[in-house]
Amino acid sequence: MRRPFVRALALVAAAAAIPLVSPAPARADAVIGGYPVEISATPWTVALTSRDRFGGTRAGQFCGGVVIGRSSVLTAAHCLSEDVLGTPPRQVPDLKVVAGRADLRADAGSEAAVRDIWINPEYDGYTNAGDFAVLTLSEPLAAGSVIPMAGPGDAAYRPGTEAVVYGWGDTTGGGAYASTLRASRVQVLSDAVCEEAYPGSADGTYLAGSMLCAGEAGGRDACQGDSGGPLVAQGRLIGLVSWGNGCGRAGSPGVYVRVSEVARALRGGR
Ligand code: 4AZ
Repeated sequence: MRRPFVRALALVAAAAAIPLVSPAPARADAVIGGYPVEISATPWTVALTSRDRFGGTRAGQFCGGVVIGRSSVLTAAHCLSEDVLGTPPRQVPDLKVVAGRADLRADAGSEAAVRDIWINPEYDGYTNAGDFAVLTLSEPLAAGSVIPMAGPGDAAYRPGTEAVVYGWGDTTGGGAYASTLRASRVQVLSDAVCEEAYPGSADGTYLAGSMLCAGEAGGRDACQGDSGGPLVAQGRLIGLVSWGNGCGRAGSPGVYVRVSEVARALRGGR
Protein backbone atom coordinates (compact mmCIF):
# COMPACT_ATOMS: atom_id res chain seq x y z
CA MET A 1 0.00 0.00 0.00
CA ARG A 2 2.07 2.89 -1.23
CA ARG A 3 0.86 6.41 -0.57
CA PRO A 4 -2.79 5.53 -0.15
CA PHE A 5 -3.24 8.03 2.65
CA VAL A 6 -2.63 10.98 0.51
CA ARG A 7 -4.73 9.65 -2.26
CA ALA A 8 -7.57 9.38 0.22
CA LEU A 9 -7.02 12.92 1.39
CA ALA A 10 -6.79 14.27 -2.15
CA LEU A 11 -10.12 12.63 -2.75
CA VAL A 12 -11.54 14.30 0.32
CA ALA A 13 -10.27 17.64 -0.90
CA ALA A 14 -11.68 17.07 -4.36
CA ALA A 15 -15.06 15.95 -3.13
CA ALA A 16 -15.38 17.46 0.31
CA ALA A 17 -19.07 16.67 0.63
CA ILE A 18 -18.77 12.98 -0.09
CA PRO A 19 -18.18 10.89 3.01
CA LEU A 20 -15.12 8.71 2.79
CA VAL A 21 -16.10 5.07 2.81
CA SER A 22 -13.69 3.27 5.08
CA PRO A 23 -13.24 -0.37 5.90
CA ALA A 24 -14.05 -1.35 9.45
CA PRO A 25 -11.27 -0.25 11.81
CA ALA A 26 -8.57 -2.89 11.94
CA ARG A 27 -7.77 -2.11 15.55
CA ALA A 28 -9.17 0.23 18.07
CA ASP A 29 -6.68 2.57 19.02
CA ALA A 30 -2.80 6.81 16.21
CA VAL A 31 -0.33 6.16 15.14
CA ILE A 32 -1.81 2.74 15.95
CA GLY A 33 -1.86 1.76 19.62
CA GLY A 34 -0.64 5.17 20.68
CA TYR A 35 -1.18 7.73 23.40
CA PRO A 36 -1.49 11.54 23.39
CA VAL A 37 1.67 13.63 23.79
CA GLU A 38 2.32 17.29 24.54
CA ILE A 39 4.26 19.17 21.88
CA SER A 40 6.74 20.32 24.55
CA ALA A 41 7.85 16.69 24.87
CA THR A 42 8.60 16.51 21.15
CA PRO A 43 9.17 20.05 19.84
CA TRP A 44 10.94 18.73 16.72
CA THR A 45 7.74 17.08 15.47
CA VAL A 46 5.99 19.30 12.91
CA ALA A 47 2.99 18.99 10.62
CA LEU A 48 3.11 19.64 6.88
CA THR A 49 -0.06 21.42 5.90
CA SER A 50 -1.98 22.84 2.99
CA ARG A 51 -5.54 23.94 3.62
CA ASP A 52 -5.84 24.56 -0.09
CA ARG A 53 -5.09 20.91 -0.90
CA PHE A 54 -6.51 19.09 2.10
CA GLY A 55 -9.17 21.26 3.68
CA GLY A 56 -9.16 23.23 6.89
CA THR A 57 -10.54 21.01 9.63
CA ARG A 58 -7.14 19.69 10.72
CA ALA A 59 -5.21 22.76 9.48
CA GLY A 60 -4.68 20.90 6.21
CA GLN A 61 -2.27 18.38 7.78
CA PHE A 62 -1.16 15.69 5.33
CA CYS A 63 2.25 14.49 6.55
CA GLY A 64 4.70 14.83 9.40
CA GLY A 65 8.17 16.33 9.42
CA VAL A 66 11.15 16.73 11.74
CA VAL A 67 13.16 19.83 12.62
CA ILE A 68 16.82 18.97 11.94
CA GLY A 69 18.09 22.56 11.76
CA ARG A 70 16.48 25.84 12.80
CA SER A 71 15.35 26.39 9.21
CA SER A 72 15.47 22.78 7.96
CA VAL A 73 12.68 20.25 8.13
CA LEU A 74 13.20 16.67 7.04
CA THR A 75 10.21 14.78 5.64
CA ALA A 76 9.42 11.91 3.28
CA ALA A 77 9.94 12.48 -0.46
CA HIS A 78 6.63 10.75 -1.17
CA CYS A 79 4.82 13.43 0.86
CA LEU A 80 5.78 15.96 -1.83
CA SER A 81 4.88 13.82 -4.81
CA GLU A 82 2.29 14.93 -7.30
CA ASP A 83 0.45 11.78 -6.40
CA VAL A 84 -0.06 13.08 -2.90
CA LEU A 85 -0.49 16.78 -3.56
CA GLY A 86 -2.36 16.58 -6.83
CA THR A 87 0.04 19.16 -8.22
CA PRO A 88 3.81 19.73 -8.21
CA PRO A 89 4.92 20.78 -4.70
CA ARG A 90 6.13 24.20 -5.81
CA GLN A 91 2.64 24.93 -7.03
CA VAL A 92 0.96 24.33 -3.69
CA PRO A 93 0.03 27.89 -2.77
CA ASP A 94 -0.01 27.49 1.00
CA LEU A 95 2.44 24.71 1.86
CA LYS A 96 3.42 25.33 5.48
CA VAL A 97 5.23 23.78 8.39
CA VAL A 98 3.27 23.98 11.61
CA ALA A 99 5.50 23.86 14.70
CA GLY A 100 4.73 24.03 18.41
CA ARG A 101 1.16 22.82 18.00
CA ALA A 102 -0.16 19.42 19.13
CA ASP A 103 -3.85 20.17 18.51
CA LEU A 104 -4.35 20.94 14.82
CA ARG A 105 -7.63 22.67 15.63
CA ALA A 106 -5.89 25.21 17.90
CA ASP A 107 -3.66 28.13 16.96
CA ALA A 108 -0.70 27.53 19.27
CA GLY A 109 2.83 27.65 17.88
CA SER A 110 3.71 28.93 14.45
CA GLU A 111 3.01 28.35 10.78
CA ALA A 112 6.18 28.80 8.75
CA ALA A 113 6.23 29.36 5.02
CA VAL A 114 8.52 27.16 2.93
CA ARG A 115 11.30 29.00 1.09
CA ASP A 116 12.87 26.03 -0.67
CA ILE A 117 12.03 22.40 -1.41
CA TRP A 118 14.70 19.77 -2.05
CA ILE A 119 13.50 16.29 -2.96
CA ASN A 120 16.07 13.49 -3.02
CA PRO A 121 16.63 12.97 -6.75
CA GLU A 122 17.35 9.31 -6.01
CA TYR A 123 13.95 8.64 -4.47
CA ASP A 124 12.47 5.56 -6.13
CA GLY A 125 8.69 5.37 -5.87
CA TYR A 126 8.70 1.68 -6.73
CA THR A 127 11.05 0.28 -4.09
CA ASN A 128 10.52 3.33 -1.82
CA ALA A 129 14.31 3.77 -1.60
CA GLY A 130 15.60 7.22 -0.66
CA ASP A 131 12.26 8.50 0.61
CA PHE A 132 13.41 11.84 2.04
CA ALA A 133 13.22 15.54 1.28
CA VAL A 134 14.24 18.77 3.00
CA LEU A 135 12.12 21.90 3.35
CA THR A 136 13.86 25.20 4.08
CA LEU A 137 11.74 27.59 6.14
CA SER A 138 11.42 31.33 5.57
CA GLU A 139 11.88 31.99 9.30
CA PRO A 140 14.04 29.98 11.71
CA LEU A 141 12.42 28.03 14.56
CA ALA A 142 13.69 28.09 18.15
CA ALA A 143 17.00 26.30 18.65
CA GLY A 144 15.32 24.02 21.20
CA SER A 145 13.17 22.43 18.52
CA VAL A 146 16.11 20.82 16.71
CA ILE A 147 16.73 17.07 17.24
CA PRO A 148 20.11 15.49 16.47
CA MET A 149 20.21 12.87 13.74
CA ALA A 150 21.70 9.44 14.41
CA GLY A 151 24.88 8.74 12.50
CA PRO A 152 26.08 5.53 10.88
CA GLY A 153 26.74 2.83 13.47
CA ASP A 154 24.64 4.56 16.16
CA ALA A 155 23.83 2.09 18.94
CA ALA A 156 20.14 3.05 18.70
CA TYR A 157 19.87 1.00 15.50
CA ARG A 158 20.45 -2.24 17.39
CA PRO A 159 17.52 -4.65 17.14
CA GLY A 160 15.47 -4.56 20.32
CA THR A 161 15.98 -0.82 20.90
CA GLU A 162 12.85 0.87 22.21
CA ALA A 163 11.81 3.74 19.95
CA VAL A 164 8.85 6.12 19.72
CA VAL A 165 7.05 7.25 16.57
CA TYR A 166 5.01 10.47 16.54
CA GLY A 167 2.23 11.67 14.29
CA TRP A 168 -1.25 12.91 13.50
CA GLY A 169 -2.00 9.97 11.24
CA ASP A 170 -4.63 7.30 11.09
CA THR A 171 -5.33 5.75 14.48
CA THR A 172 -7.28 2.75 13.27
CA GLY A 173 -6.09 1.72 9.82
CA GLY A 174 -9.56 2.77 8.71
CA GLY A 175 -9.04 6.45 7.94
CA ALA A 176 -9.52 8.03 11.38
CA TYR A 177 -6.93 10.82 11.34
CA ALA A 178 -5.96 12.28 14.70
CA SER A 179 -6.49 15.96 15.49
CA THR A 180 -4.00 15.86 18.33
CA LEU A 181 -0.47 14.55 18.25
CA ARG A 182 0.05 10.96 19.36
CA ALA A 183 3.00 8.68 19.97
CA SER A 184 3.44 4.93 19.80
CA ARG A 185 6.21 2.75 21.25
CA VAL A 186 7.81 0.32 18.84
CA GLN A 187 10.95 -1.83 18.78
CA VAL A 188 13.71 -1.69 16.21
CA LEU A 189 13.67 -5.05 14.40
CA SER A 190 16.53 -6.90 12.75
CA ASP A 191 17.24 -6.56 9.03
CA ALA A 192 16.56 -10.29 8.68
CA VAL A 193 13.02 -9.88 10.03
CA CYS A 194 12.37 -6.83 7.83
CA GLU A 195 13.73 -8.55 4.70
CA GLU A 196 11.54 -11.53 5.32
CA ALA A 197 8.50 -9.29 5.70
CA TYR A 198 9.24 -7.25 2.56
CA PRO A 199 11.30 -9.26 0.05
CA GLY A 200 9.96 -7.13 -2.79
CA SER A 201 6.36 -6.57 -3.89
CA ALA A 202 4.01 -3.77 -4.83
CA ASP A 203 4.32 -2.53 -1.24
CA GLY A 204 8.03 -1.87 -1.67
CA THR A 205 11.30 -3.65 -1.02
CA TYR A 206 13.18 -3.62 2.28
CA LEU A 207 16.70 -2.32 1.67
CA ALA A 208 18.84 -2.81 4.75
CA GLY A 209 21.34 -0.08 3.91
CA SER A 210 18.84 2.74 3.73
CA MET A 211 15.78 1.60 5.70
CA LEU A 212 14.95 0.18 9.10
CA CYS A 213 11.79 -1.44 10.29
CA ALA A 214 10.10 -1.38 13.66
CA GLY A 215 6.99 -2.77 15.20
CA GLU A 216 5.43 -4.55 18.07
CA ALA A 217 3.53 -7.74 18.55
CA GLY A 218 0.78 -5.66 20.14
CA GLY A 219 0.01 -3.85 16.89
CA ARG A 220 1.69 -0.56 17.70
CA ASP A 221 2.75 1.12 14.44
CA ALA A 222 2.82 4.24 12.28
CA CYS A 223 0.07 4.65 9.70
CA GLN A 224 -1.10 6.83 6.84
CA GLY A 225 -0.72 10.52 7.64
CA ASP A 226 2.29 9.84 9.90
CA SER A 227 4.61 9.72 6.87
CA GLY A 228 7.66 11.97 7.10
CA GLY A 229 7.39 12.11 10.90
CA PRO A 230 10.02 11.06 13.43
CA LEU A 231 11.10 7.75 14.92
CA VAL A 232 13.19 8.62 17.96
CA ALA A 233 15.40 6.47 20.19
CA GLN A 234 17.87 7.46 22.90
CA GLY A 235 17.22 11.14 22.17
CA ARG A 236 18.21 10.90 18.53
CA LEU A 237 16.26 10.83 15.28
CA ILE A 238 16.77 7.34 13.83
CA GLY A 239 13.96 7.10 11.26
CA LEU A 240 11.29 8.82 9.20
CA VAL A 241 7.92 7.16 8.69
CA SER A 242 7.92 5.88 5.11
CA TRP A 243 5.81 2.84 4.22
CA GLY A 244 4.47 -0.60 5.15
CA ASN A 245 1.80 -3.12 4.38
CA GLY A 246 -1.20 -1.71 6.19
CA CYS A 247 -0.85 -0.66 9.80
CA GLY A 248 -0.31 -2.67 12.95
CA ARG A 249 -0.59 -5.99 11.20
CA ALA A 250 1.29 -8.97 12.60
CA GLY A 251 4.20 -9.79 10.29
CA SER A 252 4.07 -6.39 8.52
CA PRO A 253 6.21 -3.96 10.52
CA GLY A 254 6.39 -0.27 9.68
CA VAL A 255 9.31 0.71 7.44
CA TYR A 256 11.31 3.88 8.06
CA VAL A 257 13.98 5.85 6.22
CA ARG A 258 17.33 5.12 7.93
CA VAL A 259 18.27 8.64 9.05
CA SER A 260 21.99 7.85 9.36
CA GLU A 261 21.95 7.50 5.56
CA VAL A 262 20.15 10.82 5.16
CA ALA A 263 22.87 12.51 7.18
CA ARG A 264 25.43 10.91 4.89
CA ALA A 265 23.57 11.97 1.71
CA LEU A 266 23.10 15.55 2.92
CA ARG A 267 26.75 15.85 3.82
CA GLY A 268 27.84 14.18 0.61
CA GLY A 269 26.45 16.77 -1.67
CA ARG A 270 23.28 18.47 -2.32
C1 4AZ B 1 1.39 5.43 4.37
O1 4AZ B 1 0.67 5.00 3.50
C2 4AZ B 1 1.91 4.48 5.40
N1 4AZ B 1 2.43 0.99 8.93
C3 4AZ B 1 2.77 4.94 6.39
C4 4AZ B 1 3.24 4.05 7.34
C5 4AZ B 1 2.87 2.73 7.28
C6 4AZ B 1 2.02 2.26 6.32
C7 4AZ B 1 1.53 3.15 5.36
C8 4AZ B 1 3.42 1.79 8.32
O2 4AZ B 1 1.67 6.63 4.44
